Amino acid sequence: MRILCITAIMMMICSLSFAQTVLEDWEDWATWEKPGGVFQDPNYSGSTSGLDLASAWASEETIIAPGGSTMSGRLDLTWTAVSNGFVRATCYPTRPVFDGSTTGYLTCWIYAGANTGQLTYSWVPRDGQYEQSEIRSVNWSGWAHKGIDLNTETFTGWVNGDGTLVLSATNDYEAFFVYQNEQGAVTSTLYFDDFVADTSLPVELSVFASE
Ligand SMILES: [Ca+2]
Ligand SMILES: [Ca+2]
Repeated sequence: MRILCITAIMMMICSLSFAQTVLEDWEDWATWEKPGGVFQDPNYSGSTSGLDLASAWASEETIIAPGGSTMSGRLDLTWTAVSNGFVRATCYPTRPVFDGSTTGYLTCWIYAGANTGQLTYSWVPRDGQYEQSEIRSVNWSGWAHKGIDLNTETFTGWVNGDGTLVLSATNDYEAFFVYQNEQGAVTSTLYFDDFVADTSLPVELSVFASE
């Protein structure tokens, strides 16, 4: 009986872990930042504005999210003006696919580093159309586990979007949008880790102190 119980518990744990779809863990430089990979250079998109060409993604091995990963993605954004910069950190043309009908949440560890106090950001999943989430402030420091509920989020259509995200087995992910608000010509640094389609929002939403 004890062995049966242990087996049942192990199966439950396995089924739970498989319900989560990893969209990007930033562990392998070769697959997440190059043409045909996942996240493109921040200047790749023609929609991006107000950034110095030195702005780029980098592989980060020191500041990594809690939970045992070995690398995160560091996004260095050098603004060229005082405000109104915009970054479409896009997955174009290869967007990670997730089953929004069985997951329903997007979660990501995001570390607020240098000069991020005046930034805002949003999440952009797709149902074939580009649907942008509410815009939120980067009002923490250090690591925070952030997420949105795709069933209750208020979306705004971007490009061909209609403001409604239809959840299905073929949802995919377009980009993180980052906005600069009255910050000056500085370099802002954000770090991302363990971006997943999940079955729940993070239990732990508290802010972790910087290193
Ligand atoms: Ca990682
Ligand atoms: Ca739609």
